Amino acid sequence: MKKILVSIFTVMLMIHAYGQEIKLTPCGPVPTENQLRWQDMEMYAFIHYSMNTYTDQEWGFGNEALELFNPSDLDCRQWARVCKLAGMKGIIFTAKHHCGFCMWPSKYTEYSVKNVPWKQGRGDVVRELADACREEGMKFAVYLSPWDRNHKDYGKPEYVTYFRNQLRELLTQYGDIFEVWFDGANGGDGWYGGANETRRIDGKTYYGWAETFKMIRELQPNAVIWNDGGDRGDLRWVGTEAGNVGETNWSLMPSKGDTPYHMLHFGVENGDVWCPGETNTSIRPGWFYHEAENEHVKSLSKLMDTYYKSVGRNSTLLLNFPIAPNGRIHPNDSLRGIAFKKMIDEVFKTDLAQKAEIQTQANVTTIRFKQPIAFNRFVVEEDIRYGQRVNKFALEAEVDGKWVALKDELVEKGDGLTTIGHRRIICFPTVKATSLRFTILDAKCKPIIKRTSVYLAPKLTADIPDSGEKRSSNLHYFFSSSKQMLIDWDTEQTISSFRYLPPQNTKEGMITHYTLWVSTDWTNWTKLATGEFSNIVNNPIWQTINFTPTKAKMLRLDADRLADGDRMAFGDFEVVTK
Ligand code: FUL
Repeated sequence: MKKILVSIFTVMLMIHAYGQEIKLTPCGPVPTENQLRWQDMEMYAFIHYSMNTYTDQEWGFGNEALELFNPSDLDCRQWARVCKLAGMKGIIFTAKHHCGFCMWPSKYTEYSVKNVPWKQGRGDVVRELADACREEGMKFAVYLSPWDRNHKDYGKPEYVTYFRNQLRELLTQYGDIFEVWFDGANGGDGWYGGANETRRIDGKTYYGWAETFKMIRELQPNAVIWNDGGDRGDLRWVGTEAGNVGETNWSLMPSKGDTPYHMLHFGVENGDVWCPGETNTSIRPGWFYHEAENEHVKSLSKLMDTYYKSVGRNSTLLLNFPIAPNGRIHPNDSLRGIAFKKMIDEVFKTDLAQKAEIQTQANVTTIRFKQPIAFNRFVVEEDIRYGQRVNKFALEAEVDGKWVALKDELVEKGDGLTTIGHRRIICFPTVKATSLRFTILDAKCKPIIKRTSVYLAPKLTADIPDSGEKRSSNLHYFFSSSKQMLIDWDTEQTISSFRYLPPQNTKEGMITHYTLWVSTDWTNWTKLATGEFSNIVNNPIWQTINFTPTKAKMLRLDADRLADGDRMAFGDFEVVTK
């Protein structure tokens, strides 16, 4: 009986891939359930917020005055909503950064929110954020810095007990934690309870990671561990904070030994453990908020480049949003994050392969379109449950009866068509072709491909006007799509009219019909006005929409109809605030 069951099971595990029946046995190391669940999250946010926010630093020394922590308008719901609208599936929060200041009232230290002016010491940022994430349907996770420049025992065995006690608080008091993040920056000078000295530790041995990992597995069995120190965690750093992983990216690593940059960045083809890369980067130059960086929030094209070089290269994207001193995500970051998600949706809206004829023979898949069509993105995925298999592939398009090779335009050397994994996105200049051919040239075992898709991404910088700031009215705006503009004031305003100056020398992009919406929380939108700009084409003068004075933090203008073209345009605009 047992034998029969086993063979039925084996038959069920056969699938038809590339025209051949193949048995689904693992090919080398495979991901755990936790790693699979994590990889499917694709994008999640980092939030950096600590004493540094009030001292304009990236790393605190450990003696920053507790009085500094007194945000006027701390709103974790705003963080969660903005991150969700930016396409993030969860948030990893700096519960403790290197300065040692705890964003929750830990019972093991006085250096925490329990001794600050904010909420008279009765606040708990970790709790507020964990709750906000849950309410928004997002996952929550913690960053706990092993290096602690405040603690007097840092460097001694006592500190490791302190560190584990803190971790236990975080893992037991705040519900499910999807990831535990241990930064690798370690040892050096610090305040250390007043000693003001330099302390060096051996990151591989000092923390006793094996025991800490055991505790995490017990307390949060579904969490993945990111560890840049000694023992291998479930995930790896990709060797840079610039926002890219190698175009060749194996989710494998050697279980032991050092991991130099090239291993972190490209993975190791014959590694003996599954250890996928997580690409971490900030939406601004720094991890913490600095007013001087307000105009240096990454552009939409930079963020898309980051997306292609992370999610599009078999990695996840951990994108950081810093919190401003008032306790909120700055409008420049929120609007850019939201525009980023809208752009991803726009690029991947229509899979052109859906209406094509797809044929697979041996290791060659041909996608034939009904007529020549334009495209510039190819998406391919392996079923990584059975391991990462494909080493090298080719892409060709049939243009005017001739096959031309396509190369990944985001790599400098070669054609860049190496490794697939969870998802690989290849970007190339737009071609107009009748067919696309995808050929697997080299694989460790029989390839198991679960998706091949084709897209036409709209042109970016030329078509989408940039964001900006109207200093006089403290207004930040962003064109979040071709027919929508978002305005964020961050603080509540009473607004009474919107004024629009159409483009002066062309009908293209001129708005003839509009709807205006207001919100105070990014989630609930109230319609303010809808209508027509009469005679705007013949007489393109300022148009004014008056309405009953209304409270708003955000305003959205939908261009319902344009006189010509398919992207809205402005000569200028204004919002009259009371
Ligand atoms: C680094 C830290 O030193 C930075 O401050 C930041 O937290 C970043 C995510 O990791 O190594």
